[in-house]
Amino acid sequence: MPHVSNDRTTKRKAALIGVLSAGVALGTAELVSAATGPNSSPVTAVGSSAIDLAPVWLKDFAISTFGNYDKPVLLGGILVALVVFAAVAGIVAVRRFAVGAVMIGLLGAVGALAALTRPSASPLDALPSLAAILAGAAALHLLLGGGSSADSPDGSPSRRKFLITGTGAAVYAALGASVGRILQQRAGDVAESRAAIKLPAPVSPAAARPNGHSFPIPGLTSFETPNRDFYRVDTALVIPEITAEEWTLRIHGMVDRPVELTFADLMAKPLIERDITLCCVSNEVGGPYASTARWLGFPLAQLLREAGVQAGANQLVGTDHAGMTIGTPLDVVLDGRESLLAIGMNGEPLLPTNGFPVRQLVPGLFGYTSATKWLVDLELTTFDKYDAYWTERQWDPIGTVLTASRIDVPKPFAQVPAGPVTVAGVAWAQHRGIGAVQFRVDGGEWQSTQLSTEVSPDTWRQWRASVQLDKGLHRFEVRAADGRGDWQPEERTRPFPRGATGWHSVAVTVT
Ligand SMILES: Nc1nc2c(c(=O)[nH]1)N[C@H]1C(S)=C(S)[C@@H](COP(=O)(O)O)O[C@H]1N2
Ligand SMILES: [Mo]
Repeated sequence: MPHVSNDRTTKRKAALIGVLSAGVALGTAELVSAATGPNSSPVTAVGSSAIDLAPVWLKDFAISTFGNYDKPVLLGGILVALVVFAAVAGIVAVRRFAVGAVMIGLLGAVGALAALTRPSASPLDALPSLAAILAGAAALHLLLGGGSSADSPDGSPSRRKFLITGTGAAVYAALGASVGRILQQRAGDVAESRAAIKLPAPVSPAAARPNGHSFPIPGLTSFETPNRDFYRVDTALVIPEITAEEWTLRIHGMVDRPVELTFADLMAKPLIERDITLCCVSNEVGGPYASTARWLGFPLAQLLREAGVQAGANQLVGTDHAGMTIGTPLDVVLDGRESLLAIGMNGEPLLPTNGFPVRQLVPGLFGYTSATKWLVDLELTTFDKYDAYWTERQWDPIGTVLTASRIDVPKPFAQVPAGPVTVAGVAWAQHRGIGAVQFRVDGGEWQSTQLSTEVSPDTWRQWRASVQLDKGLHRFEVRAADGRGDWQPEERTRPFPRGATGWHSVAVTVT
């Protein structure tokens, strides 16, 4: 065999050895994480840290490009980077084992650092990464044929031996990773806990939805969002898992009487039920991150008053089960609107993705300043003393919902037959309510639309209109006024730092 080709084979094999060693390291890490918890897995920890460190433009891009797949895409990206780095480490290790081993060690060190700096970290969270370094270095040594005298002169192991150890490493890596991941998930416990909950009837049910609150138009967003379709936005790479039985809520800080509450305590309280629309500050104009549910919960303001809010407190900081924080302006919570500690949505316990077992909701504030999921701790404090997660990242600390409107029908670039064309959508301005929605065609005069009957100022409203159009390309635009008569501004802005503005538009072809 010519020397060049031999060299290339060796390189390829060395790269494979690097990747296999990294695989053994990862498999080991996932197995150990079964004992130390999902957040200590180096892959998860690095992913979570990447989410926390990512600049605003990158997060915006990920949310708008990948939507609910932003997290799988991130994990995929991390794995690809890992494979490339490990391949190089393998190639380097053939010539200088120590340097290759140090490279594997570096990967582990990054994992350990990420795990140790997570908000709810304990020193034990470094264990999976440390075990990974040892296992990875041992695998590298073994796969390179270390200690064996049967090696060929170029330092590569004999073919048969490599086939056996290599296959063994691959199998171990795959098994370790999958078994480890399965053991890490306590999803079974949470599902069981959730299934066992019998939600109590509210003492104050939601008002019956009036006739005309919803138009029967195909393709139009339904008034109530089915739970399976409720949007999801959060920083959690693994869903925080806490059963209702384990759950407690501590209310402390600037209060006269600190409170500690169990789930049973909460269920035994007189609960209320309300229709509330929730939306995300990261929603682009026309975007999908808004949903409406019938929530069951206890009035948050009442609970805080029972604890005795002290003068001077102006921020309510909620912490989730994983240590993530959301800061809510306290005056908004206490101004008479019906903020909730919610345990049910649309007649079911919260879904794990939407905050099981308990989340906060404040109608009129974007989710990032009000809707803490997996809530376990409420501290009364001041904005001067504490910056919550998104405030630290320069988002507006108040997070008042901006008036928004969207065209759902027709879909962008639809072909619609000539004749009367139905145009319809939804508009929201929680707590101020929607006062009017107008639309226009091809930049012409604004025309009024018919609004669905208002259910509550805290929920969205549907709108519809009908137009007669000539054949050809047409552009629809929509704008809404809130209950105070303030129209959405035309100027298009990005979501950062207080929500996107501008009119949604859709182009269609009339045939
Ligand atoms: N614990 C926790 N709560 C959270 C978040 C989060 O990242 N972690 N994201 C917030 C944001 S930005 C929004 S828009 C809403 C979304 O709630 P949903 O996923 O139930 O729709 O949850 C809020 N609550
Ligand atoms: Mo959000």
